[in-house]
This record gives sequence, structure tokens and C-alpha cells, in this order.
Amino acid sequence: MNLSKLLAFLFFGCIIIACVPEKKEIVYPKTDLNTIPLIPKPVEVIATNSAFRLDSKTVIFTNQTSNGFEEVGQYFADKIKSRLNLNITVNGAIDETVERIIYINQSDSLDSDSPEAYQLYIKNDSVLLNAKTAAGAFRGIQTLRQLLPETSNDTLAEQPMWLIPSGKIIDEPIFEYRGAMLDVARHFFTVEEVKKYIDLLAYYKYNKFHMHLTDDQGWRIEIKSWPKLTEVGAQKEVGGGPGGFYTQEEFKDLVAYAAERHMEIIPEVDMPGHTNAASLSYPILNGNGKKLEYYTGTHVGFSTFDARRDTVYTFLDDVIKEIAELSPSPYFHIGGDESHVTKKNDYIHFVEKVEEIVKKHGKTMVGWEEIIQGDLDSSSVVQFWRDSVNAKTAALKGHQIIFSPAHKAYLDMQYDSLSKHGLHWAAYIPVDTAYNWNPGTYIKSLPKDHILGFEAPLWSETISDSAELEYLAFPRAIGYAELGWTIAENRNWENYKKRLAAQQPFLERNNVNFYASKLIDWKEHKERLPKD
Ligand code: TNX
Repeated sequence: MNLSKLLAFLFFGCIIIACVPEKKEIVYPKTDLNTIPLIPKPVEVIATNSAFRLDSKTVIFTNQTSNGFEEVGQYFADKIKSRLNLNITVNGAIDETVERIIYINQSDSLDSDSPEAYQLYIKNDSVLLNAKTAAGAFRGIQTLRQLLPETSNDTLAEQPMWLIPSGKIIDEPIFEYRGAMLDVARHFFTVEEVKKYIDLLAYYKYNKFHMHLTDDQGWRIEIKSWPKLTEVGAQKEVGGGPGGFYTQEEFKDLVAYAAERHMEIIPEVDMPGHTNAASLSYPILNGNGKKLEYYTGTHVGFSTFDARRDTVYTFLDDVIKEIAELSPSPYFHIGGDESHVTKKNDYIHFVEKVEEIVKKHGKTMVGWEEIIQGDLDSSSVVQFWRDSVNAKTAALKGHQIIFSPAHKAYLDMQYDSLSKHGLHWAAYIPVDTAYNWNPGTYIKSLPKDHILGFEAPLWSETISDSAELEYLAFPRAIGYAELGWTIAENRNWENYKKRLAAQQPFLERNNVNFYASKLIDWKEHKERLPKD
């Protein structure tokens, strides 16, 4: 640069600086990041007692525009738009109106083995979210969503702004598998109802959504090579209602919707028992020799496939192939529970053959704990629901285990004897009982490295729409989210129940028909009764 250019630069530079109005010193109110009612509670929170101002001068940036990072930024921008009516750009131009930045940063240097780990550094003018993967960034965004205050603070500016307490959060989950299951077979739930549940679960950092797609009462997924499964098998549900099913396009839409929330859909075809609807559609599959008709009651254990008939395996090869192609999850759930009318040898023969088919289609088999009677590949995953002896046997045989003990983890159990919906064959499960246990030590002698994670099943014999689903799932599913994510040292009922009470605005804003348990000191509407 020659001298005249330099002088010109300095001259105009001075004019520009002189023209910029002096910024008003902002006095931030004292905040405490540690008192924000986050669920699940993070590993470490360090408060710095100031605040980040979220307002229209904020933008979101991601250091990677591929690998899902930009989509995570856009997800947050969309939530900010619908919640606060603020337009925040993602990877847009930085012009003079931009004052603050939320920076989502892919970084390999996090000190954690979990792909879902994240770190948040919240300062006055920037929020830095570090994560190894987009899934980790997405979990971090849920924390930020929970940090958004209920109301804007307009006293410091003409424009509304929202203050996020400053500080640092270091976080990672204890389990890689944090699931919820929905039974769409006993009662059918529409795509929109399922999406609403997925959205709520995502907010609490669930990462697996297991769909129980078939049972005695109905078959709920289109199989193109065996069309009667839905033409016949999907037409009824418990109580005799019209049932329903997902077309393959609808199922793909659900899979994609869940994937945008970094949640994986695990499809289940329950067999060889729980198969009345399939056998009614194709009687050649039937193994109990009884006359077939629609079943709209709630008993279990009376149906079975014919485990010695080749056609059954031809059929299953087609079914598993079609579903495996729709579902990117590495897992395929074969059910396997309560096959009370299948002879033991037939049952063993069946699960071993089905495991081969599942593997042939590139998936890892998951089954309810009864499958351990078979001689299975140790890569298959066992879902423990009833008998801890089965869980121990599973571990001895080298399997990973998903924890769903019915008397602690079943969302379809009534809260108490007065609960409107639900069953109680395993237990009544009030909100504190649901929270106050530890999957990691629940079975004393079970080696920890065999616990893949936790899942909360919601069977639908007694529920048929979102309001009834939400009555059973909320608030217990929120506590289960913490059991799956938060280290035991950070879990404490007295502290949790205050944080749970603080979820009320979120639940109400999202029109969630939660059960207002008297154990929780809800801030308002104490007398609120759940809708029928
Ligand atoms: C047991 S748990 C079942 C389901 C029922 C549920 C009702 C399990 C693997 N099987 O078929 O819907 O109880 O709580």
C-alpha cells in the first residue's frame, strides 16, 4: 500500500469509526445457569452469572454445511421462530446488523467416547456449541431450547430479547440406547400422532423410537408382496374400531421425520406369538389349528405361527426384506414374547431361523427376553422386561441388553388405582417410583458393559389417541429420559421433582395432556384434571 492510499484508508476509517454511535453499556441481570431446570440433567454445569442476548441481531453459523450440521442449526432457527417469532438466519450473510452469533462447531477434540457428547460455552455475545457429530449438536440444541426463558426481557432494549444464562455445560449420555416404544397394533396411532410423540421425546434427548407394528389385533405396515396383511389384518383394533396402517411411503416419512430429530425408528414384527392378524390374513401361516377371526380383546398368548412350515419363512423373508429396506436402523425387532402356545422346541427353531433371515437382510436382531432360549449369535440384542434371570443368562451368553423392567419402566401401567387409563398387572407406577431406580444397578450381578440402554414401552390396550397416550407417557417419560442420560450421582428425586414441575409451560404450550400427579408441585392449575 503506498502512502496516499494508506492516508486515504486511515482518513475514511476514522470517519467510519466516528460515525458508529457509541454502544450503550449493557448491564446484564445476574443469572445462574445452575438453577435452570434442565432435564436430563447434564454432567457438568458452570455458571458465569451473566447472559447471552438472543434477539433479531443474532445469527446461527455452523462450521460444516454437510454432515447434518446445517440442518441442526435450521432446526433451532425454526424452533426460535415458532416459539419467539424471531427470524434468525443460518449460515447467511454477516452484515452490520449482526451483533451476536450462535456457532455450532463440529470438533473431534471432545473428551468423550460418545458421538452424542456436546459442550456449550455461553458468553455475552456468542454461544459456542461443540459436538463431534450432528447428533451431538442436536442434543446440545435441546439444552439450548430448555435454556430459552419463558418471557423476553424488554427492559434493556426497545426490541424484545431473550436472555440465556451464561456459563459452560459439558454433557454426554450414560447409555447409547435411550428408547421409547409405542404399540400401534392394539390401537392404531396416526402419522401425526406419532410425530407429536417423537417431537416431545426428542426434546428430552431420546434417540430410539421402537414401533410395535404388529400384534393379534392388527398388522399396521403395508407389505407389498403380501397385501392382505393390511387389506385384512389392519382393519380392526382393540374394542372393534376401524384400525389402520401405514403405507410404505408414510412409514418412510416417519423414519425421515425421526431422523431429522436424530432418532432412529426400530420396527418390530412380533412373532411367533401375537400373530392372529397375520394368520387371519394368510391362514397358511397359522400354527394353533384354531378357527381364525378378528381379535379385538386384550388377552395375550393364544396365537402362533406354524414354526415347522417352510412358507412361514418364505413369508418372513419377504416381510423382513421390505421393512429392512424402509428402515435405516441397524436393528430389527422380532418380538418373541409370550408365545404360550408355541411348543418350546418349535419356538427355539423359529427364533434361530428368523435370526438368520434378519442377518441376511443386514440387520441386528432384537427380541424380548424369551428369545434367549435359542442358541443365538451374541450380536443379537435382548430386551429384558420381566425376569432378571433371563437378563443374567443373556449377559452370560454375551448379549447386549435393553432394560425395560415392567414394574418400573412400563408406561402403560396405571399411576395408581384411580388412573383413567392403563393396566396394573406388573405394578402401579407413580411418578416417583418411575424415577427412583437405577437401570445400571437394578440387577446386582449384571456386568455394566452388557447394558446397551433403557427403553420405556407404551402398550396401547387402553389408549387410542394422543390425549390418552400423553396421559400415560407424561410426565413419566421425562423421568425415564433422565435415567437413560444422566449419571446416577446427578440424579435425585427432590431436585428432579422441582425441575419436572418447571416443565409445565413447555407441556402446556405443546398441548400435552400430561397427568398432573399430586406428587409434583405444579406451579399453577394445581387442581387441573387431565382431559378424558
Ligand atoms: C406384556 S411386555 C406384553 C404385551 C402387553 C403388555 C401389557 C411384553 C413383551 N408383552 O403384549 O401389551 O404386557 O402391559
